Amino acid sequence: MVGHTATENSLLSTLSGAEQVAPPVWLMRQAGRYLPEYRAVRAKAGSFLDLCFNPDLAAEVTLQPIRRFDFDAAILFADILLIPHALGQNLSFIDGEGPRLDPPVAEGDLDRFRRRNIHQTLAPVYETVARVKAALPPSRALIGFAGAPWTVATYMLAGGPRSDPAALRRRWYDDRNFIAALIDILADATVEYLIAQIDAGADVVQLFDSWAGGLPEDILREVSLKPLQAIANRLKAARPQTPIILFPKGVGGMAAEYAKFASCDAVGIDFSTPWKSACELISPHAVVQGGLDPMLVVKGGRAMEEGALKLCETFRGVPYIFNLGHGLTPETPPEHVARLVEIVRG
Ligand code: 1CP
Repeated sequence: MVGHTATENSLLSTLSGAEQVAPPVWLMRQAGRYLPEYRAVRAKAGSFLDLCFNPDLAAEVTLQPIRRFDFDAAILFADILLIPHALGQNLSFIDGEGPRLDPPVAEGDLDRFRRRNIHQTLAPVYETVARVKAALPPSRALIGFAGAPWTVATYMLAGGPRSDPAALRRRWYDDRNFIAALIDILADATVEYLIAQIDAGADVVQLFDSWAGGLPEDILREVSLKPLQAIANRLKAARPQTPIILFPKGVGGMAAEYAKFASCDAVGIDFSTPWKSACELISPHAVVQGGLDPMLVVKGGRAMEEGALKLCETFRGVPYIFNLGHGLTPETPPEHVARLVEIVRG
């Protein structure tokens, strides 16, 4: 076991395979609407996209949860849908409705997407990374991220908050060459985008496959496992020092398949994954991250505290990163988050 020292980076030590006295802790969606200081900056920024592309304000909201809760890691404030935007699909966020990508992607768009230089649009994001990195103490890690190609493609195909899962599967059976070509384009863009984040100062990168769940195994392998393995392999070849976390939400026992990639350092588990079997099946191959139901943090009190302690207990003896099984939601009381961090560290 490795003890905490003031300058040691607990998240990076854990990702290198060292168990900590208390696991490092950060929470998905730790920046966002549940924090009054976020809402204040968001109101000043104008639209959500204006906030993502304003390095001063985006760095500020990235750092807010670190100041308030002293998490072990900051996660870049941006969105998975900045990639389709950078490829040239028109993106807007309508309050109360979620994202709109207008018009939905069509076969005729792909050549134009392939020729596009994404860095022109995404340069402000790299600037945000550099500013956050400069502001963080060495004991705190900076996580860069991108959406996995399948999850991003679901929004591009639907033209907005993602379409019904059965329609997406039918689309795959009807039109798999088109979807596979779109996924290839997204994989290339994602590798470039994450390398640029690493070069700007990201210590770790996470890929969110939020809509990997509920797919038949054959489709899951084609649209999620294969592209994520290819992306992770290319990132490892290009930037071998940077740990990679995969979050294939909703895939149940298949999570262990992602953990087996030589290029995968950690796998995030969602709130429906059984903890003990995750520990047995994933921990031999990769560090496990997450698992707590975000609704327990909305609830707070004894239920949250007992859940958090049980989760830590389950992973005692192996390297583990404390996190939720999906993002914090806007109705979460910030005091509950503070208490959660105290319990995990206590
Ligand atoms: O009004 C607002 O302030 C917008 C709300 C919001 C926020 C705070 C959106 C719109 N995106 C974000 C930031 C964000 N998104 C982060 C920042 C860092 C942090 O975690 O603190 C990250 C990592 C994301 C990733 C993201 N965006 C995912 C993957 C993770 C997940 O939640 O599954 C997905 C699916 C999105 C799409 C998205 N962005 C925003 C909305 C409303 C949606 C749609 C969600 C849906 O379809 O349910």
